Parts: sequence; C-alpha cells; structure tokens
Amino acid sequence: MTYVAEEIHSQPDCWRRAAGSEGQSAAHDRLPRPGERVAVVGCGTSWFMAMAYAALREAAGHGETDAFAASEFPTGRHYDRVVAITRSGTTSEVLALRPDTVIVGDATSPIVDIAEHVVALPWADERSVVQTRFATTALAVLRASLGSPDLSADAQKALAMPLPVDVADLEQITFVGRGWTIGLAHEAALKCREAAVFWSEAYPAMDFRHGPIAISGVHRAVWAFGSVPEGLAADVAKTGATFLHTESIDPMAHLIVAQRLAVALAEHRGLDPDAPRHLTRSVILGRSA
Ligand code: F1P
Repeated sequence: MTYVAEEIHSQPDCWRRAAGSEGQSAAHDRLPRPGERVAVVGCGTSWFMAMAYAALREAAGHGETDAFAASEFPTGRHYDRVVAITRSGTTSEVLALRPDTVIVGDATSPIVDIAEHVVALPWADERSVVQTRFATTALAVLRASLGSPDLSADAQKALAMPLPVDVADLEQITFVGRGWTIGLAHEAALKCREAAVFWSEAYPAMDFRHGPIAISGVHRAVWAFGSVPEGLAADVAKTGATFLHTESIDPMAHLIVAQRLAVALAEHRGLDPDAPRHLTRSVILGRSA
C-alpha cells in the first residue's frame, strides 16, 4: 500500500482523536476567541482548509474570518489574529508572515518558535508528499472548536463506499461547493492534479454555470460537496456529464471519497501517488519568488 493510501485509511482514527481529549487539549486556549477578527492563511492544501474553517467560523457567529493564500495576505489590513495552517511548518510564505497562531504537523519545525500559540498535531503528520489526513484532521480540530461532533463514523463510511465513478471512463472532473465546502472542492481538485496529473477544476457551485459548465460533457463529471443549488443537477445532466453528490455523509467525509478517487486515478494511469510531479513535502521558495 502507498503511504498516501495508508494515511487516507487512518482518517477515522485521526478524526476521533481530533474530536476527543487529545485534539481538544492541543487546541485548548490556543485558537481564536469568539469576537476576534481573524485571518487564516496557508499554501495549497492548507490554504483550502483555511478557506473551509474561515467560512464555518464566520457562519457560526464567531466573528469576521477571512482566508488567504499566505503569499496574498493583505498586510495593510488589521486582524486581531493571523492563524496559519501548515503541515511542515517550513513553507516559506507562511513563515514570512510570522502568524500569531499555528496549526502544525511537525512540532519540531521553525514555526513553533515564531507563533505565540501552537496547536501541534504530530499524530496526524504524514509520510506522503500529497496531504490527506493532516489537512482533514486540522479541519476536524478546528470544527470541534466550533461545536462540531465527532465525525469519525462518517469517515469510516467514506472508506467503505464504492467510488461513484468508473476511473476508466472518466476524462475530466469538476468539484463544486457552497460556503465552507468551496474549500473542500478546491482540495479535491488539487488531489486529482497532484496524485494523478488528472484534469480537475473547482468552483463555487453557484458560479459553475457562469462559464465553467462549457467544459462539461460525456465522460466528464461534476462532483458537488454539501448543498446543491436548485437546477444544477439537471443542467449538468443536459451536458452529458455525470453529476455526483451524496447527503449520506458529512462533506468532509465526502472529501475522503475524492481522495480515494485521486489515488485510483493515479493507479489507473500507471502513476505512483506517493511521487507527485514537481512537488516536495514542503515547498520553500527563494527570495526572488
Ligand atoms: C503545503 C503544501 C501542500 C502540498 C504539498 C506540499 O505545505 O504546499 O499544499 O500539497 O503537500 O506542501 P504545508 O505548509 O501545509 O506544509
């Protein structure tokens, strides 16, 4: 089994720990307090988890919460707190921001000495370059801090569900979401690109029919996370594409099915999902970048 497949399968256990005393004591008193104006930053996968948390926190009434790719943080704005999500703790753009709070996988990394509040999740760190369980476990810890229950049973179901589409018959996939699930859509699309060099896109579900639907057609699919806008399934069906959606599990667990799809696509294409093209476990860009 590849590292990434092993890590995907460890998510029920990680999510149980995230919602339990281990995750909550790691986070205790270190996460933003209700009422604070917060920016959440990260790169790649970690940025997409930041997007999901920001939308959930604001929707939960805890205060204005924005998400940015760390490289695009608007330094002229005032936030009570900048929170970074980073598995490695060495990503250059994240370090450069000197965040107040960090959620990190590698508890020995340099960011631990920079941030005032450190939420360390070394038990969710990964061997694989392609991130799966660190990202979802960090989000599970953050969601638990907003009152979400333990979602590990849904993670278990997501591992047992058949893949909703035949990888041998799929030429392209677009992921869509609404609110906090837009971050999940971006993450699912990134998994397909990183692990399988597969053509995947992601959009807010309501925006999909403002142009991107032109890509849809036979042998292609549209996968929706969370609630589905009225008429979207029918409009996708008219293009000949397959519309994929489930209400039987939490959208974060639905992301696990998408991670499995990415690995299956890689295997079908004869690629090693543990050896993604042009990517390293931590991306450290030079000063000129
Ligand atoms: C973020 C990142 C991931 C990417 C790969 C390399 O790193 O760029 O988005 O998928 O895993 O690292 P980090 O800041 O979370 O360590």
